[in-house]
Amino acid sequence: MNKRVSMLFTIAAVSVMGATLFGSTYTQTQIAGQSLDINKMDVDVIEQIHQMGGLQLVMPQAFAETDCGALESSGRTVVEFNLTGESVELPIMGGKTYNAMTFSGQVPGPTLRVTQGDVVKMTLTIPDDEVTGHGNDMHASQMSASNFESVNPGETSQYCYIAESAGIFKYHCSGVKLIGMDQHVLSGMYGIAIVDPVDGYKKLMVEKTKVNPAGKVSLDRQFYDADALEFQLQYNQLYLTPEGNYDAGAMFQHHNTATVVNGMQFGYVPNMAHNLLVNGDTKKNIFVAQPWNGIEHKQYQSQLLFVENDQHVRLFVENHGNEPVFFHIVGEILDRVTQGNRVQSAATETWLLGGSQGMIVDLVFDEPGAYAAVNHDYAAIYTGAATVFVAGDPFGLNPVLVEKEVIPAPVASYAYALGNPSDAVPPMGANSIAHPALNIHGLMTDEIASEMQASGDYVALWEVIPVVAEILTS
Ligand SMILES: [Cu+2]
Repeated sequence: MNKRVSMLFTIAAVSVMGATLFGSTYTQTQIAGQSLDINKMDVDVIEQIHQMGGLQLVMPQAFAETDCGALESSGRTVVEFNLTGESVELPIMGGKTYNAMTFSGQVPGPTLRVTQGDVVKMTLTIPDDEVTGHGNDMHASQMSASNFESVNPGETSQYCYIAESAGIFKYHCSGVKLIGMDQHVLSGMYGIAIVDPVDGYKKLMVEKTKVNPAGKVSLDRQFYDADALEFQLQYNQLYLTPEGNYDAGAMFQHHNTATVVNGMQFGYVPNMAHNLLVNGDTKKNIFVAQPWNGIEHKQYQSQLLFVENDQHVRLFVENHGNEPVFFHIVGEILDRVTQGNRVQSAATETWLLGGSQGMIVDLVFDEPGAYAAVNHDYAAIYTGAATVFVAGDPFGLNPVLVEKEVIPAPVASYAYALGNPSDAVPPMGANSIAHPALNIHGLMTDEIASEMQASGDYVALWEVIPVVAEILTS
């Protein structure tokens, strides 16, 4: 194990310290000169909103045309985006479950990918047996909030809009006329829309230096084609009671129970296959926090994100949560940060995302190694916001894998042997490099995981790992 890897694998060693961070508290704040007990605020405020009949927004029709008929015949490409609103029970770290609210049975909801200028036809269906109504607010749209109104169980609602601005945009449940929006979003009803620029992504420039024989150092700009290997990382928090229900009191005090990336704490760290490959034993963890280790976890088993060295990688990052994300990749520099369709920074160490803010990070992993993408808030790292990328072949596994015939020839990333986790990979766009393989991973119901397996398009790691382990140990 090289120095960088061993250093990384000690980062989570202090993760248990995270629990002590929840001890601090504040009990009151000042609003308009009046003392307010924040501990009572959630109950009172929500009850008052209920009695008022909800925070229904009353706005004049001063916004964009949302008539699907007119937009569908406008000559633009129409992309249908169909979601259902479903309350389901999903696992959390530590062997428990929580009462999740989801779009289409998964957290985050499905990613919509369109091209700037396309018409999005958004349809939300709430099944008959769903316990509550839901709404949908897409930040990629520009129209009256009245379009996001609640859809009752057994009903379907629809709106259309033109995705005029390129970038990454959040979508989320708007609750029942905004009542309970916090509960619905923080219980899992969020996702992203990626709106690709109509003229495509730009090629990436990475600034390096070189030295000539006379010892003079000069700039050596490296250019990479616009096509990139892409991932999506969505940050949020969970605020839960011990029984796994939403805890509004904890939310008002910003006392989160967990920090999640794509719905899970530590969802992208090593698993038993990586233990075997690196340590020769499925039970010898190579990372201290491996809460989703073991094939019995099936689609929830943790998985690493594999990339090649010297490859253009594009990350779509969104902060759905109540707390800031200080996005940083340990051991790397963010070569380019784009928000909307405008470059905000280049060669930067960390980029700050406030609530409901997204960005596109372009970068190249320079040398073989393991690199943890974190929210560089220690409370967030230790409660789940550590996502490990593995670039190239840092463990020197190619000779073993070839000799044992797991792979026919040396590979540029371990994705060729194990695939990349399906939930971290967005749908393909015009400038996407296809992943070698995708494995079934994510905070989704067993029904969805079964459908993915039946499709034959995905690798079921819980079946593949025992086979690989058998080959490696024979
Ligand atoms: Cu909802």
